Amino acid sequence: MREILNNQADTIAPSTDTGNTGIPHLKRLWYKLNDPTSAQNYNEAGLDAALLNVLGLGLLPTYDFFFHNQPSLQVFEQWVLSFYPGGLPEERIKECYALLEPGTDADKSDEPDVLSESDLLFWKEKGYVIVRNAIEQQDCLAARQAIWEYLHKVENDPSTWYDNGDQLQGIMVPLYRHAAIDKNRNAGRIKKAFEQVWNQTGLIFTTDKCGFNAPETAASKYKGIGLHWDVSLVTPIPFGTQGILYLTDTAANQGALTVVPGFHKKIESWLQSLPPNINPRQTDLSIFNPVPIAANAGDLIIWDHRLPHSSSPNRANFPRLVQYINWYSPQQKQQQEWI
Ligand SMILES: O=C(O)CCC(=O)C(=O)O
Repeated sequence: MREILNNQADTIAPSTDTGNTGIPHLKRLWYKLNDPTSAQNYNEAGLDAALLNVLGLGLLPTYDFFFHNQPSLQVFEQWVLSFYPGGLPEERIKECYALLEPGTDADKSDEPDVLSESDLLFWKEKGYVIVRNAIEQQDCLAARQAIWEYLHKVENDPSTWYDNGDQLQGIMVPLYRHAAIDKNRNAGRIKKAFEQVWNQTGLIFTTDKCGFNAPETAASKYKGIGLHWDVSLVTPIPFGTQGILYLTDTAANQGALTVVPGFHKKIESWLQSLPPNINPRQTDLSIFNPVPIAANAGDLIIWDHRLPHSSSPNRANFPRLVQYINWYSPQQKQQQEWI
């Protein structure tokens, strides 16, 4: 078990102190959220994030709640438990404990393989793969409805698709928890596909946002960002994935996810070849032939996080609705420094 658990030198609660919830590490996290500066000394950002993901709280919503409310421990614990009106399942607590034991194979999918040999070869070569029919159409429909309702927009009324005082952040929809959205995150085929590309089990999912990218109009231009990475470019860049579940059929010109295929294989030599005064994030990545990926509602695209990627302007006539889903190994090391 991690040394931190019973380290007497710690002035904050050990991870084993389960407070009033029975959840390990939560009380310790509360201490650290109260003192973010000294929290850096513990070097546990990955574990903290994993705990929030396993509990289905998500990082941003938790930090948001914390910094707006400065909750006492009791209020924080109540807030966490409020996500479990029927009580916190024993299984969830076990998964939290598993995070403290590197190498524990939390629970693995019992699905048959989802990706074929040729899918896996494609993945290796291009750094992305389309998982066809990752979820059922009825689950797609339920998630779409959740997003339309959340944004107070109406599918067949384009006048509602644009700024109507909605909660959109660019093209991001801060809808993290909803029965339909949770169900997709947990879909067996999705978990299995991630296990196949990671070539390991014991993965956990992120509790991430949804997306809504409406067709451009003269008055409403694309609100996404350009090609980028969401990982530090300090080398060596540890393996990692990102994923997007299309909830609408998405043509290449309909705001599709765009990636630079194969870039995972050359990113490190490319970075080394840059003059020291050049910021890789400010270079023109469009010269590397990015490709928009068309796919159907219910298809999931997984990409290697070393690929430059972005959404794209929607030049079709119907919005692109998506859910961002990733599964990852909580034991995966991350570079501490961000460049
Ligand atoms: O929405 C997309 O197609 C891409 C999203 C993206 O850039 C990201 O998840 O970092």
